[in-house]
Amino acid sequence: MMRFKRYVAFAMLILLTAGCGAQSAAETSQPAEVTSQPVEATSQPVEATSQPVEATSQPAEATSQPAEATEQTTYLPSVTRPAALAVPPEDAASARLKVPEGFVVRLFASGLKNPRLMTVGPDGQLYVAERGASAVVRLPDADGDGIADGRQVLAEGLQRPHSLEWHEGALYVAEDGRISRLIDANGDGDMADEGERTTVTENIPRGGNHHSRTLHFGPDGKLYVSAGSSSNNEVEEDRRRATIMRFNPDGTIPADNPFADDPEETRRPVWAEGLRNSIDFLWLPDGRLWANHNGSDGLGDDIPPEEIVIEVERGGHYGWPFCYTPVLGAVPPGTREVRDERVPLQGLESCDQATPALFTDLAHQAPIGMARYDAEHFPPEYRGNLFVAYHGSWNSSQPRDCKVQMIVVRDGQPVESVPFLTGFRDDERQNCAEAWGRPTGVAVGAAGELFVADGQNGNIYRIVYAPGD
Ligand SMILES: [Ca+2]
Ligand SMILES: [Ca+2]
Ligand SMILES: [Ca+2]
Repeated sequence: MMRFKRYVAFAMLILLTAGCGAQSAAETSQPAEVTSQPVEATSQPVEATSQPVEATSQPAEATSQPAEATEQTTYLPSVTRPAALAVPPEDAASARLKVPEGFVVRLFASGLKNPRLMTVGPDGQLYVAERGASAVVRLPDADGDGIADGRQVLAEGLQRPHSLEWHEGALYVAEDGRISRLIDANGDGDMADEGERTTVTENIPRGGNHHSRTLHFGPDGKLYVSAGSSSNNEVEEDRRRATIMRFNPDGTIPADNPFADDPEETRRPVWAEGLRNSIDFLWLPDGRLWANHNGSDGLGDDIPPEEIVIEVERGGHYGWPFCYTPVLGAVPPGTREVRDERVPLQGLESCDQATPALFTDLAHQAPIGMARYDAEHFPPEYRGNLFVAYHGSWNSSQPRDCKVQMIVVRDGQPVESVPFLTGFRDDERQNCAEAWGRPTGVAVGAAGELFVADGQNGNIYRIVYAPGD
């Protein structure tokens, strides 16, 4: 009898303990949400870097929570307010670069070799195509202090890697003449071992004056790749040039591509053409595809206006090298493209068959990377806007600035162009090739911060909204 009583008492103790545990776990879950972004950022890179660290970090987190949890759950029901993001001390970037009131810019990483486009992985960390190092790298911020903890090389020896994106557990990289698919098959943290890189397709142009290649997966699960022209304003023999192409994720050509059965084999992967160099493109939540464009040279300082937002549709022709959008800024409906008289029409009967851009900006600004702000961290008026890296001009008598420009989007249409990150040049006469820096890639981070890659000085900047800082 005594033994039985003792057993029951012991069982009840276990139940009580378990109950307490469950309760405190429930209590801790909500405050954890408040700071969910830094916490996520902490745990994930550690997981990949080294497992022992992960093992020690978790108990520490678990023990720290209950103390704060009880109070916060009781007195702070507002758990949806985004957490403030870390602002590192003033540095070389904050000393010279300018952002709008309320924002701060700091160095996130430096010492990279010509970083180009970037992406955020399923782990919430930043991945960069480091073209000058022929590498793709990860820049984790495990401790959430707003500065990358280091540069993890995932793969080297790539062919001028320019952009990258995750799709179904693999990292796809757009190289010059090739799309690669990278995985970490042996789980050692890189993607550089035997069998970890496979070639998806080599059915994209290689070399030429414009050798950057950009890939993104569409909402239809297809792989879209842009490739620029080989010339300034000549008709291309290789029909894959000056286009956005579309492939299946395995590199084959989808049967519903607009030119899938074209007698000219190089035209079969093409989704849209007449795009001299659409270095970046993105989809809106409603499925529309927006691409930027680098216009022709040699028509003077102001012609053609740089086509910053082109709404690309299946099988569309967007004018180059024959036609361009003549309007500066928001392009009114009904606008027609006009002739670049240097190039005789071929394939098009008139510029009426070319679709004009939705929005243009001053000529020769050379848009590169582009991101749509789809996070919550910036104030509401920034949401849905585009951030575009302008590389600046080399051929304009009044040099165009290198900067990150914000294209304001209202009611689903781009309406205004506003500088967002400036200060790369010493003065207005300086050519961007000689400037302190020159932006290339733009990406929205997992916590809503904006990352900007600088291909000229090898920096990655991190911009957060921190009024009062
Ligand atoms: Ca850090
Ligand atoms: Ca590996
Ligand atoms: Ca055009």
